[in-house]
Amino acid sequence: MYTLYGSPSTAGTAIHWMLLELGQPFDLKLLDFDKAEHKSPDYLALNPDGFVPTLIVDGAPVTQMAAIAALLAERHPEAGLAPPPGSPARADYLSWSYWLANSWQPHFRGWFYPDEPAGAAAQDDAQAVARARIEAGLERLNARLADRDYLAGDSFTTVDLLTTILCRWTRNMPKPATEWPNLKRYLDTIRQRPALREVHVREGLTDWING
Ligand SMILES: N[C@@H](CCC(=O)N[C@@H](CS)C(=O)NCC(=O)O)C(=O)O
Repeated sequence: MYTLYGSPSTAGTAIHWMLLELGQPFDLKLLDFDKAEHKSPDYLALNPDGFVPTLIVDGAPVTQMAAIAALLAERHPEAGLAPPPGSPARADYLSWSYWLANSWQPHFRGWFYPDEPAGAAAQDDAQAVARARIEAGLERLNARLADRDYLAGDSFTTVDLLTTILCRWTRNMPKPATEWPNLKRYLDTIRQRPALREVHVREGLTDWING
């Protein structure tokens, strides 16, 4: 059985959702950020960054949201949440996976933790840069979705799961993802997925899921 360390409405939500998509049993340990439980020595031994999520797989910790999602897809191929190696959609799947994790997701840390890049005095500038880069990413996703329903191949995969979670994080930004028409159509479809609706209930999240 898996053990997931997470916290509501965070990157942990992506893996919580993924486990529900897979129908796998898991033990959920929600960390209280206000009590800095994610910076405790015991948790830092699992995740040296002190971030969520961490998934315990066969007794060993696995970190990084995108890596955990890809690993779970690989361990449960019957769910079809990743194109198999050698399949036509595999290259797109890998490119979008790495783009999301390496190129786009870091700007969300710039938005939500704006003192990190250059200290508190520079946080307004850091947030302005993060906003511009997040919006450039939304533009790119919107263009990709002009004539397709999913980012890689013709079915829902972990890149759609990660994209949805990151788009959710824009909901209180000046220009949220749903203002891009192709993205809105895509998100409206994905927001009907029972497992995404269930994770909102389980984490007590009431906004965004209904548009
Ligand atoms: N690259 C990491 C980033 C994870 C991350 O930034 N998690 C945030 C919550 S969404 C966190 O743990 N924040 C607590 C902190 O920075 O102290 C991943 O993908 O797992």
